[in-house]
Amino acid sequence: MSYASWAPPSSPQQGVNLETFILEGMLETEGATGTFTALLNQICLATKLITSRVRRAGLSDLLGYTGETNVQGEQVQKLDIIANDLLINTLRRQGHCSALASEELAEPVVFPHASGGYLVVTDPLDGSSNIDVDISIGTIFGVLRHDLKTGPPTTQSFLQKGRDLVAAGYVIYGSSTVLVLTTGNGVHGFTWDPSVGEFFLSHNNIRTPSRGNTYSINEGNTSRWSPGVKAWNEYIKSVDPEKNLPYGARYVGSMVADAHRTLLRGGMFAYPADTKSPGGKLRLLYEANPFAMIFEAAGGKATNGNGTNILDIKPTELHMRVPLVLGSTEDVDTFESFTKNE
Ligand code: P6P
Repeated sequence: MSYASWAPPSSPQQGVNLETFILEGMLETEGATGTFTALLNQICLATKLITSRVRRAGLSDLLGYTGETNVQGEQVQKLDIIANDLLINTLRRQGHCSALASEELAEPVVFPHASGGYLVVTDPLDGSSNIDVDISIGTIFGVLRHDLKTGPPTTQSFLQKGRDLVAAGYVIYGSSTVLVLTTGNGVHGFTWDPSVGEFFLSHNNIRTPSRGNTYSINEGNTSRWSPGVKAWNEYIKSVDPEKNLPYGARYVGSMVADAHRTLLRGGMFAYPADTKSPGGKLRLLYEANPFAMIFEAAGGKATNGNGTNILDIKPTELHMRVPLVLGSTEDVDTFESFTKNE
């Protein structure tokens, strides 16, 4: 087969690295200040440092558990702590971030000398139970505003709706390392080039298809689901060629991996409430909200399965959990047609 017809893409944005993309305002960030731009680049620096640890964890005794349990009651992996500390130590500098709330910490870390009115929420290493078996994991982050004239940030300062996020993103440490970022107007992906030590634009203006052909949910929880989720699960596996059913099942058990696939290809991912996790398992501030902002900016959707948009949910506490269904608008609507009135 001849490849004469194929030539390397020559787009004006080819070879644009992440820092340039942000500095040149290609993120279409209204009212972006130098502080905001510098903060995004700081977050990206932290993810570069995390990438370097994740990629060689098996060679530097960074695999396995620390023996401790975090505020979530989960066993802490060594890389959880390393990722958390890298984000704190990076964001502590330059004064752009006033405080950071992390899945790994009971309370936020406040940076008292900061002059930048921004807060960062993060799951430093999501899916970390998969680290030792080399399955994709990721870092999730969101940026909120804080008016320092009202005083230093407190836990209450973080309890803002997802609608108030000014930026959201994640890094997936998969077959390649990809950072996906939005400030609400477009979603863009940047692939890590280890030979250069930079993220380069690889997915310009990601759009989620209005419908996909895969569903992603932990079917091991079937006996714990509500009747509506059970009915949806039977529907999505039924045979109906006219409706392009059944869908294919895909479940990695790492939210960043399942959500990234869904963002690019469509379909849906759900972690609904069940008898074991009556409020859902995933955390609102630093898992559901950043992804909800990303999916909405890419033309997708994220709700709690009962008709409430994730971005409209008012947090009541820092580590609040929510039921979550996200993905293609049509697929999320199909899920909710079975669950909305429960
Ligand atoms: P389960 C990982 O621990 C995580 O928080 C998400 O990344 C993932 O989607 C979910 O939990 C998996 O949970 O109960 O299916 O193992």
